[in-house]
Amino acid sequence: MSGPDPVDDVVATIARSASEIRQGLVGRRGDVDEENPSGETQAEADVWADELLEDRLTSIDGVAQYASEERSEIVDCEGEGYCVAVDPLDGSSNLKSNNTMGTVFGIYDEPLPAPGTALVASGWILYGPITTMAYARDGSVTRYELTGGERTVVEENVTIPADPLVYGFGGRVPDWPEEFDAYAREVESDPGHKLRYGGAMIGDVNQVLTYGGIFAYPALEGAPRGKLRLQFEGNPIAYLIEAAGGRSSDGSQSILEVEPTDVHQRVPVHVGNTELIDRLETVLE
Ligand code: FDP
Repeated sequence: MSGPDPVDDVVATIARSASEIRQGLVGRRGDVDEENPSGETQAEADVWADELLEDRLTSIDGVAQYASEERSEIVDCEGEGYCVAVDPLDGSSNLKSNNTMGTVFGIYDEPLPAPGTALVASGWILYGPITTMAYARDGSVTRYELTGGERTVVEENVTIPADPLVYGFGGRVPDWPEEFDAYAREVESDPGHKLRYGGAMIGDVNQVLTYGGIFAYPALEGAPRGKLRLQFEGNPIAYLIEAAGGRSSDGSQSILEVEPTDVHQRVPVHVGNTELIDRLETVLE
């Protein structure tokens, strides 16, 4: 007889912790005097959510590694199993203004840093007016509402709507390479498209999953790898968006195909409806 599934345990633990993380944001909106491994100022809540998740996820049987955007070293657990990469609080600069944030996770069956093709599941929690979770496993996406410790299915087999509606692109416009700028102008000139950009990747990507469209944090002049992190952000959202029938790209290939070299490496991120990503790759070629 097979035992409990560690992937289910990891997801249940993250879902249960979400309500606590949300409540714990109150009183933790200040910065600590530290930078994360990517050189960004850490909020008190970043450090706290990371420690909470590390403590809980590393005690699950069948979890071999825990890595997070907020710590430089990978935590090795005793025994073999899955490797969990987490962005404990995505978009934490939105804390100050009290706007949307999220928690992102990827569950890999290879040691980190691992390629996106080694993901067995991924998902995100969105701290919006209510707390929701989008979760991908075995090529299918489920949406949940989270209340207290409870997880309620809202929709199964979620797919990106066929008619793209929203777009949101990160980075300063003057820093966009010429080709990306041309592509952005093309997207925004379509009368069927609306701008939606909130400054937290997960909020913006969740709009794309809900309404169809495209989110990108592209390569920038002076930052050819963009801003977002492959293990904690690029791969998990690419896995989910592809499971929902969309596409991901680093500019020339699926993000899931990008070779991992470092746990904190960055990657240009473009995700959304297939035709929009196909067109992007043509323009960036
Ligand atoms: P943040 O720095 O607030 O954590 O992952 C980093 C991230 O937010 C994304 O959530 C967001 O899309 C992006 O950075 C925003 O960056 P810009 O401020 O450069 O737009």
